[in-house]
Amino acid sequence: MWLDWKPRRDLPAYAKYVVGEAGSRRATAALRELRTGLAAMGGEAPGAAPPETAPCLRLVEEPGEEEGFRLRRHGEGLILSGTGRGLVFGAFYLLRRLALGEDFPCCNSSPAYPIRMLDHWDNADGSIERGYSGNSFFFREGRPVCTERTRDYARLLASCGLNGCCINNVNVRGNALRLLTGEYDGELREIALCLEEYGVGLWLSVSFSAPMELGGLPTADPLDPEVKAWWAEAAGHIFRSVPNLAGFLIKADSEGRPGPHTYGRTHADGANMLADAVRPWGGRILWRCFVYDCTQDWRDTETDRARAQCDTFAPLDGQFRDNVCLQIKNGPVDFQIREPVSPLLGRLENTNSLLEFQLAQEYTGQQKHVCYLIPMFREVLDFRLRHRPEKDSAAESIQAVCAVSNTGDDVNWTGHDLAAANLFGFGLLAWDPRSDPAEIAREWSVLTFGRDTAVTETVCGILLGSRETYEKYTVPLGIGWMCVPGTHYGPSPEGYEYDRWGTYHRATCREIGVERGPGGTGYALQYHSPLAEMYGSADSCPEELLLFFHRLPYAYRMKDGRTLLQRIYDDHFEGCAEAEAMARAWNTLEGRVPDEVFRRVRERFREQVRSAREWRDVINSWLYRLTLIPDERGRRLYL
Ligand code: GCV
Repeated sequence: MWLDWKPRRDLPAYAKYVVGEAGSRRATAALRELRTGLAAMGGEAPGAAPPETAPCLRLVEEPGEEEGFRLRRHGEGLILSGTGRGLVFGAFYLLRRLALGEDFPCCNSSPAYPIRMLDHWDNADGSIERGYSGNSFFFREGRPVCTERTRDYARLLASCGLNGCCINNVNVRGNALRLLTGEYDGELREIALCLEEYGVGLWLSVSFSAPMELGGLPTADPLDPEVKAWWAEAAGHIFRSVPNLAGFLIKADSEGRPGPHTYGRTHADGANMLADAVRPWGGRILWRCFVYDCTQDWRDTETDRARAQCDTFAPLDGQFRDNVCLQIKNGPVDFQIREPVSPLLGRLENTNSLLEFQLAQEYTGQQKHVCYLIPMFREVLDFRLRHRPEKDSAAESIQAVCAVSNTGDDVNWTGHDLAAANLFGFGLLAWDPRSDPAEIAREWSVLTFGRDTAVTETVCGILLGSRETYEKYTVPLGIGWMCVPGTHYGPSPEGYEYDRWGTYHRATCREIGVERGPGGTGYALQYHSPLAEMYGSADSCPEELLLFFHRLPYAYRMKDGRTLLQRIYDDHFEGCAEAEAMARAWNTLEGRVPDEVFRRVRERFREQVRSAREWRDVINSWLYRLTLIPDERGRRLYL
């Protein structure tokens, strides 16, 4: 990963000595990272005792910020922070700047959000739900495990500014249900301490019906006194036994998971009951809003899954405890390649919210296709929700941020070597949502592959165009959901069309798309003005989301004069050609990046190109058969 620091001939003189008081475990970790990092870059380990006049690098813990740090130059270089945690972040930041060839960046830096975390969908048996990079390194054969990789993982997170992780799947199954029983306290404590050294807090997903599953109670009703007492006791036990536990993450009333609706209670009732149980320990509750009807009848055209989260949670604004944070996916449906920003983010004036992204590329190529997601994340963070006159961007409306992790026990951590840029980029954006995705790509490439300009340019070229390329050859214009049901990989245009999941495009031989304007399901009206009007009309709707919001005839004229259908055909041809060009660009790097990386990525590109052609041909021929309208440019459309 990017922590493989490369030798640098012109390392500044101050880097020869590193001085610091190892006040805490974290300060010690910061010192160790600096020493090993500088040794790798400079070729020899820095000394700890500089001669009197020699410049040095000094780490100082002095009262101040909790996680932020200051870099100062007064002859010597200073990294200052109020805590060891800040020193860890500062040490990694300086190492990154040095690895980029810089000298000493004097700066003040502090994170935008107090919670910046990764969610793992790791199961206790070691498998990972939607995992595309091997098995879990947190669980093996039913038990949590702490290994050398746990420590490296903590280093990775801290090195890009992240400070938390939830180690188990929100779908809490099997032995993961038993994490609260005390049976695994030893292992959990070990993991927690290992993460803590690098300032990374531990979170656990818990099951809402744990009082029944574990406690043998007849109910999990959040207002039942016995249920409350059970949770208070369970929280007390786990918080006492596992230091550095930050709180619980809960998926309730979602995709078959138990939740407060079973008892006629609201999500506020459920979340607040848990919030009260963890409050004595300073704990927090992250409560997911991914709630919708997953037993829909495709003939029902009234129910619109996109509406569900706002309909459920907006009326509850202001009813949640201050240690509850509502966790909201970036779009209203489910991590598609293009979705509008969730309107719920603009409907919570008096409730803490956390924006959830997905690094695991469930619908965006599953870490077999290169799809650099950071420009999309930045777009979401920049999106103005218009719920107040200023400071109304998503980034300014949330209190925390998380992403579903793309890591596993594969040798390269992320399956596709280039997918590591997503993990790195998410960390940087979580620290500073104004970070530039192009600059992040450059930084990641230089840290990972060194300062070879040809490599940096090629890698950045590939990364920066990859999202649009993927979108074009799969599901352009916000259509979404034409993937194979279950696996979510590869094309199946009608795979979800007559299913129960509420994910329909409703294509006929005449029209395609779901009408979500005022004359349709009214989803567009969940946005504040002027967004509601903009999305509500096909004329003003941004074209990239046209078929998310509107049902239109194939002959509909796009702004450039092409018909809607022709635009879809063209996008598939173009996207596929772009994927082929990316693969060719990668091939020019043979001999310039490590051989094994070159070969691994070349293999991934082979699969990406194969799959892109399949997407192009399956979608285009399906539309051709449906409409009998040929490509205006006479290309072959049918398989
Ligand atoms: C963890 C999607 C995925 C599920 C996932 C769910 C969620 O539906 O396909 O695998 O479950 O989202 O975010 O809870």
